Amino acid sequence: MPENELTAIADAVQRAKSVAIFTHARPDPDAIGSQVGAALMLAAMGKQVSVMCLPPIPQPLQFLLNMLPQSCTEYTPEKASGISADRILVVDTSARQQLEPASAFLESCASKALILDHHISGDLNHDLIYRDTSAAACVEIVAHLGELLGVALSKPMATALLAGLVGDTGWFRFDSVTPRTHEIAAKLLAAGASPSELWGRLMQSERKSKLVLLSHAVGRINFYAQDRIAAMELSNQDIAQAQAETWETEGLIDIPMMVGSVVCSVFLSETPEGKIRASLRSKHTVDVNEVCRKFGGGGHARAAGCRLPGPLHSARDTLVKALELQLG
Ligand SMILES: [Mn+2]
Repeated sequence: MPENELTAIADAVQRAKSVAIFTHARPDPDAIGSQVGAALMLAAMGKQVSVMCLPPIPQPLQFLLNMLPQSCTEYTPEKASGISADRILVVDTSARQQLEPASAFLESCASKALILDHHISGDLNHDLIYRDTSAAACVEIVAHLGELLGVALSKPMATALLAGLVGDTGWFRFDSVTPRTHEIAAKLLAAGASPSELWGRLMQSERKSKLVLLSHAVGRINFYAQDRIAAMELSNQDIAQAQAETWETEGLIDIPMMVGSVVCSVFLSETPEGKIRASLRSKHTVDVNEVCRKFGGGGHARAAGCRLPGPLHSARDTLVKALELQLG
């Protein structure tokens, strides 16, 4: 991706007086970290910034939003239409499916939309996009944008960006990690971000219900293809029984990956609209982005997602079949 696209976005941001920042639904640390990092940078430049969120927001990420000068706005069509920002900035996604229920609104302001993304594909219309699939996290791009804008990193900015970096790299262990990832981390630490503080906030702040849910989830794992595929499914009833919230399913997908034979892990849950949300992770041999694209989703080679018709077991069977083909 030519760097001048990012320069063009920096120019557009410079000229804007007000910017509204969006990210994908079911936000993760990279999504919120990119949003908060960018919002704090723009605020430091004297811009009027609004941060729009698509709930539910995982409780362990709330502390990042609390660093904003103004609290984030939960998206509704009414609140969005009240925004009169010069520019709309979308971070960590460019896929309409990931932006529901805000995609129609975002399409309606495509002429002022700027996108920063590190995913392979996306279909959201825009004025300018900077897509860098070599970035391990979207916050790498936001950090770069901050440099182009000449913003000095504050501790809150650095903390938000480091949250995204550790979130999307599994604390620097995925094969997406590059020397640049660590160079950016070094700058963030120099600006005051604390890995141990972040570990406590992100990894040791769950509610007891998370552990109850986890114990349910472990009992809901099925193995296929000589134990190379693990599929875990949780119904809304399972989640309710654990007295948990839907955002507390985050991270459960990684559990089957501890098994040596497993090369691909699938996690299936129900959406409020009665569809099945599928998340996929893989080790080295399987391209799960390829599989998810067959169902209108996408992501990265090692982490991707899509939506399928219900019920849970038929969605699972469909995906397992597609994965078996991919595994050969
Ligand atoms: Mn990301």
